[in-house]
Amino acid sequence: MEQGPRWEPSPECHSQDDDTLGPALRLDTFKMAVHAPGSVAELLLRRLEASDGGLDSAELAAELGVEHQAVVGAVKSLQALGEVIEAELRSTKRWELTSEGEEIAREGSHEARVFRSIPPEGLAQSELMRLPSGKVGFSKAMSNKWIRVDKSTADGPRVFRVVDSMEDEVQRRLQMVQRGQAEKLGEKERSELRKRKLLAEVTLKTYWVSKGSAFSTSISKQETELSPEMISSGSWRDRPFKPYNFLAQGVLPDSGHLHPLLKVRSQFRQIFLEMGFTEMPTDNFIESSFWNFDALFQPQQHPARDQHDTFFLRDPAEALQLPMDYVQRVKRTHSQGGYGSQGYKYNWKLDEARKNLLRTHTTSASARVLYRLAQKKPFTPAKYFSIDRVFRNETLDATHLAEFHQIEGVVADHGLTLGHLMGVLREFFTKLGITQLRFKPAYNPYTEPSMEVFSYHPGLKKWVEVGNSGVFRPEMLLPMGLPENVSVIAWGLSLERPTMIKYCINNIRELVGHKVNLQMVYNSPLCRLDAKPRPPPTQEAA
Ligand code: FB9
Repeated sequence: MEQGPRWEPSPECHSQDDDTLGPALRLDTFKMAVHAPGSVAELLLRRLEASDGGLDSAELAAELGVEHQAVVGAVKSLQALGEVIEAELRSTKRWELTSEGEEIAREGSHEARVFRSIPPEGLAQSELMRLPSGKVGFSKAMSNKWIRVDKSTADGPRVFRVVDSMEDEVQRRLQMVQRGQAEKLGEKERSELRKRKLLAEVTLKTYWVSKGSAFSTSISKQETELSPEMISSGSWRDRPFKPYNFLAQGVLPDSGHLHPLLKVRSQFRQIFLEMGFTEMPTDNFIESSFWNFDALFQPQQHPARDQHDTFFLRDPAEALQLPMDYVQRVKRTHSQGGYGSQGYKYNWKLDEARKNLLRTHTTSASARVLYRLAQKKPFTPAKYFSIDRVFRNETLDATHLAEFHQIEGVVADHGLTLGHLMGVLREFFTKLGITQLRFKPAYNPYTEPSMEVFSYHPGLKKWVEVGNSGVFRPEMLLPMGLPENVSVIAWGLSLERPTMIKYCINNIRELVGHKVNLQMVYNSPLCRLDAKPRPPPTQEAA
């Protein structure tokens, strides 16, 4: 049985080897960078030597006055050297000024600028509002009772200072944050600055670096290859070798990915083969109305046989080869009855039966196989299954496309009853992990009695229709030439529904068609139908 691909390793296990630069290039630069005197890596090792316990990459960056990313780069290249350092990824929350916060820390708050722009004789409010900080600053300065508006003045409202000087608290607090003293601000001050979008809490991923088991300030490059000349020269004896990382994840070879539908199909195949069923040939999407309908004793005026439900073909419009002796028996059964049946009493037309169409179910394949079985004397019991595409001109919605895959099981044997059908359905669905079944009487033109099959779905907390089934009518089997006491039980379901439920896909267009996100296919886990449904991969996990 073909195995689905292994689960993708989770993202953090990539951290060891994700490199944007590509191994070769990075190796040279880091060899150069690490050994370069005064390089960040060199300075980091010296700081570590001096520190007791360890150091935080962000603080070191601040001390060295370099970008935090430069320290992260040094940490990663030192990690690649083996056990020189230990580096534990931490995420620390810290306060950072927004770009507007930076600007105010530099230029002063809008309200302070407004205050400063008011001369002792006051300033026309209209003019003040034209100032860059006018609008924001005016209302804040007013609420700080630094200024007042005199509406009585002749040429329109005029703004005057109320106090001689003021403290630009906002600027002072933002500068404290810049000096890394955000902690000294009270929660109230901080939230006020945050509300004014001058301050933001950022999560900084930093490394807590500590000495590794092979820590040293002088970094000698650890060999990773044992070369022939090392062995011939014996120089391997005194060269430090990088310890072998047996836990390193192999790089997954680029491989094909089975579409979830094909994974579930292979599970269903496995179940049928385990139950001793043989797969029916279904390599013909185009079928004649005869095998798709007439052979199944479905009358020619049945609604399913019109354009609205079925895709008929213009070219090739008609099926030329039909087993005419058998066709005559089908004609008689439809038009006059026989075998104890009164038939449909209508004028059955061969032209109608010759019409080619896209098969609406794989039961047409079952009819062909049962007819061939009937030709083999003496009759031998048989179990067949099919899983393939069928086409129905139906209204499209979230769970219905114009085509889906039908799964069908057929058992032909002496004296089979509805009880046998219920039994084989229980065995089949149990292998699917579905144990609670209910059978509801139903109607199909080609089976009597017929049953819809329901199962209780714990995840969806409701009874779900999981298929349809029935006992093929004698009017279908006897014209084929099958013996009187042979009966045939059969059932059908779709491949798409279980796949959507298994992979938690709600819209069939996410599963099939041009809108499918290939990532979903790559990430879709191995399918175990009888296992508990798994939550979908989350986007970032992807
Ligand atoms: O698949 C269906 N439901 C289903 C099946 C399995 C499943 O598994 C879960 C993992 C747990 C979940 C759901 N259905 C059949 C039921 C409905 O979805 C139904 O609304 C849609 N049906 C399709 C046809 O729609 C027009 C599913 C399709 C279907 C219906 C009937 C047959 C085949 C496919 C048949 C038959 C038949 C009957 C008698 C003799 C021979 C064949």
